[in-house]
Amino acid sequence: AQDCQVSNIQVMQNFDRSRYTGRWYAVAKKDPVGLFLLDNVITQFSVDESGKMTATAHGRVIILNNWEMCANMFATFEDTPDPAKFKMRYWGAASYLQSGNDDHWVIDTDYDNYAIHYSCREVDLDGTCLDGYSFIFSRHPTGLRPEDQKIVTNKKKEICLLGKYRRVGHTGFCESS
Ligand code: DAO
Repeated sequence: AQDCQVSNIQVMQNFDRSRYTGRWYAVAKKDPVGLFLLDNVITQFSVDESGKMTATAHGRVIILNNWEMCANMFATFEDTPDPAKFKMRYWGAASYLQSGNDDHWVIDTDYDNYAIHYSCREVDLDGTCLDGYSFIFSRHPTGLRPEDQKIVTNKKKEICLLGKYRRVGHTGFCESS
């Protein structure tokens, strides 16, 4: 049952941040208003000594209308009562890159192959999401395994974003940075 209410979105049960660490390739993305990361998006999650989750990410961006570059990004995560829901503070290695404070929810993951991320930036008056973004991550640069595609499609439906994603390509554009 999906009523598309942000407050009713089901997230990963018993999320284990330590199993989530390491490299994830973005293979699909639903963009927010004012989209930033275009493609070649790779994130690396870590858990520090105190148990706090952090991440680095890079991806191809176009800034100042026409300047293409790799954005190196950093994020720290604040815990909430739900272990799969975080507040993410993020910023770029350079001051002209985006920075902000977003929700960061883990909708589903098997830790070894796929993960579905969700962030609603603005909830509409009717409780649905007016502006948000979502990444589909894979442990494999080649994409999702066929057996994971079904699960991911069902979850996209549950979070009311089916058909809203685009493919995120990996050409190695950011590999040298
Ligand atoms: O690309 O349009 C966009 C929004 C993404 C902003 C956040 C990027 C930096 C942090 C990434 C960590 C893992 C999602």
